[in-house]
Amino acid sequence: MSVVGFDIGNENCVIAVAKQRGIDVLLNDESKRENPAVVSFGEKQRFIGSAGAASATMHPKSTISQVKRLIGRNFNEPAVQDDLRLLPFETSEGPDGGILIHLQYLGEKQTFMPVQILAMLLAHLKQITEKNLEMPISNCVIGIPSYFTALQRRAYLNAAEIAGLKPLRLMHDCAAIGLGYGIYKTDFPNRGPTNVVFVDIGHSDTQVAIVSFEPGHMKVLSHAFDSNLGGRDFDDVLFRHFAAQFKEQYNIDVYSSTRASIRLRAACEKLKKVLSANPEAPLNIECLMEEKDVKGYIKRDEFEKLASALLERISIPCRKALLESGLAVETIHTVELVGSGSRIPAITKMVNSLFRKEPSRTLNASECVARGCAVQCAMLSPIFRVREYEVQDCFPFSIAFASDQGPCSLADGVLFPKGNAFPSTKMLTLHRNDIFPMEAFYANENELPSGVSTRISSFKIGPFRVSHVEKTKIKVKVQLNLNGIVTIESASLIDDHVDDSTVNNSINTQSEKVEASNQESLSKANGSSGHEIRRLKAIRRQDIFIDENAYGGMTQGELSQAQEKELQLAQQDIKMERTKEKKNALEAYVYETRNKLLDTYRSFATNSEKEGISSSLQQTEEWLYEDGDDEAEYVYAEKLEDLKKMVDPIESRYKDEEARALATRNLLN
Ligand code: ATP
Ligand code: K
Ligand code: MG
Repeated sequence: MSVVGFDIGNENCVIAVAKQRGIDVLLNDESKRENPAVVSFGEKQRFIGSAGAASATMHPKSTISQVKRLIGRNFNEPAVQDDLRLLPFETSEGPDGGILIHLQYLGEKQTFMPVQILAMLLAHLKQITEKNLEMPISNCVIGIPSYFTALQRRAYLNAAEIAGLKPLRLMHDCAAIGLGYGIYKTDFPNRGPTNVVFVDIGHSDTQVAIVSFEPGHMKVLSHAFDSNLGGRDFDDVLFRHFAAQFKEQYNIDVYSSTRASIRLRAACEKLKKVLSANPEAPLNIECLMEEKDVKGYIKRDEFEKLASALLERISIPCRKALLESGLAVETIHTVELVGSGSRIPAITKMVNSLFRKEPSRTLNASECVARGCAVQCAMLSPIFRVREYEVQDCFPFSIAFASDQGPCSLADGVLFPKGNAFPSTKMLTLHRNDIFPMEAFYANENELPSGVSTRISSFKIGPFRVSHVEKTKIKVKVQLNLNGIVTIESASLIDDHVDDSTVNNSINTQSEKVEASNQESLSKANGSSGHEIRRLKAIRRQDIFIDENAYGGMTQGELSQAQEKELQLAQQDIKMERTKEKKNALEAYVYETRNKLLDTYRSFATNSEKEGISSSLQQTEEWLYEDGDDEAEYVYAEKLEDLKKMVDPIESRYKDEEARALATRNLLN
């Protein structure tokens, strides 16, 4: 059984596994610890992760990046539209209001939902993990932003299912970071709780959480975020600066060319990283557009001025998290900066002045989410022993319930107020005598990222039959589960109507007939059989059917279709990988045989054999570079067989001679 944590970043994905010794971050085929969150459809196969990033420039229109931004979101959200404008692939609105991605692959137009692309990424990470661990895996914990809605959380679960993974939990990134930080830490000052602020700045978002640590226990006090603010916004500041400069200097409009825009943006990201370590940095791009080479230069001071509004924006969730934690800034023990986007020195300065404390970087900025998820997976896994540690997370949005008769509780139906610890179960009592609808929703639009729908799920409770006309008590058990998704876990009809007859009600249920205790003792005391005189208090508990209709997302049918499609695509990839292997094997055989003819086979082949083979090798080599560059697997296999037929007799003569020589040697010794 596997114990794996995944951090799916908007730019980079990280895999951590728990081993007996501790947590390891896995290397991919290119020995990298970060896997670009890129799925690129090539001519005949998909390239994902590092290979995807490498294929991106060749296939810009069929390369999908930033899918985390699109998952579980509606096409018409303004923030989504802003993102889509910058992405080179084609999209449209799906029938459920979601996003559809269109691209050309294997000679036809193909359409994918973002959840399918995420599944491809997850399947790729799964593959890397399985290769590393040399065993199949499925159990895992996946990090998610705290601001994800139920729609996004469900999309992650769907993607995991398509990829053949079984998430034991989706975990808020900052809770995972806190867990990885707290569980092994023994040097907390021992008086009372130690309060730590985690600021995670990624590629496209900023998350802040304040966590209070005590021995054996961590409690998330508050979550705050800006879902539209990360490293890429700093790239954009540089991009716009240089686009304007190049317009003036070289008279080129970078905005008018997708390719030039992509290249300038990539160069600006590099420039930004250089500025994190150097006071100034040059920018050179050859042949950016209209065959012009461009040159630029910027000082860190100037960059910081250009980015001052962004720095100001980072302070907003920081302040908010502090406010909502109820803590005074003096009681903050440590501020930990994580996420690679936080490597900009000006961010450190800003955070420093805000919390009046030099921020620490004791955690691995790019790996701490995955590591924390792996620890959580180990804790949830029955096979792994982890020290006792309690993680108490809180939910960042208020969740309310309403029925046909309005809000289901006081306070406008809010059942889980913002900051509620979870997982958490609550009981609602309603009075009904017929099937009724309920609705779960986020109670406060302002708590959510802007433009995001407040709808969660609608439910039908029933049908059920009651024995009398007065309204019957219905108990509805509501759960905010480990994944931060709210559902109605069960509903039951509680009939405590006092029944004068001793005959059971006609409703066919697993009803418990409970004798009212005083009646029972009375009848016992009388020693009578008591049937005629006993009054029974009938408390019937009957489970009621719940029909849940989650807002948006995949239907069961779509899910199976997506699984089927993923299987096909994976098979095609495997086929192409095998073809590549066969082609490489043929090529290797050509070189190897050529060398052997000059060396080991030299005295075992006649001149005419040598000539024949050499010319076939020559022909094969030329064919490989021309007509045979892109052929089916069996064609390479056949060519290899043909060559082997010519070479094998020589090979066996050589082997016979070797064996003879060995036998002679043994005889002599
Ligand atoms: P998200 O958390 O938003 O989903 P992510 O987890 O993939 O994204 P990270 O890998 O934490 O994001 O950070 C990526 C960002 O960090 C990119 O914008 C990248 O340009 C930026 N970055 C990486 N190294 C540096 C550096 N040395 N200086 C400044 N920024 C950097
Ligand atoms: K990451
Ligand atoms: Mg991240």
